Amino acid sequence: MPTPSMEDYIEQIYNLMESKGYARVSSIAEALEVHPSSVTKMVQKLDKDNYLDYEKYRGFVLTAKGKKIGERLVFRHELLEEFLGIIGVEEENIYEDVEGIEHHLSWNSIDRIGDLVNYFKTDNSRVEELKKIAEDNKKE
Ligand SMILES: [Mn+2]
Repeated sequence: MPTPSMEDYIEQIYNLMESKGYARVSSIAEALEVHPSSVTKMVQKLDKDNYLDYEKYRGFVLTAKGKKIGERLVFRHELLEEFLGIIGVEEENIYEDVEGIEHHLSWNSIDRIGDLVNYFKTDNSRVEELKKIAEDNKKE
């Protein structure tokens, strides 16, 4: 199992691969707001644990194992953003809140949150009902 920090790296690398087709140390450092030397260190660790293949001057690619977990991490992030959006969390808080909680939930909890998101998405009146509760609570 990757640590929370490893998860952040795998998630970012997966996102960069999807959007640009490659991931550079500099763009990972920028995305995670860390020093490039930290990225190099982590990339070496991820290589050792077989999440990616790293060759010093040629860059790196995610292995099948890295891609599989990357996909799940991105799915988890997007699901949690959707969840917070549905329960009425303000847009400006959503990204940071997801970054804060995503590593600390079991996949069991993620799956149940997925059920709840589906519950709300299959009938929009449920979302409206929840909004009403939130508004009533604000008034008090
Ligand atoms: Mn994330």
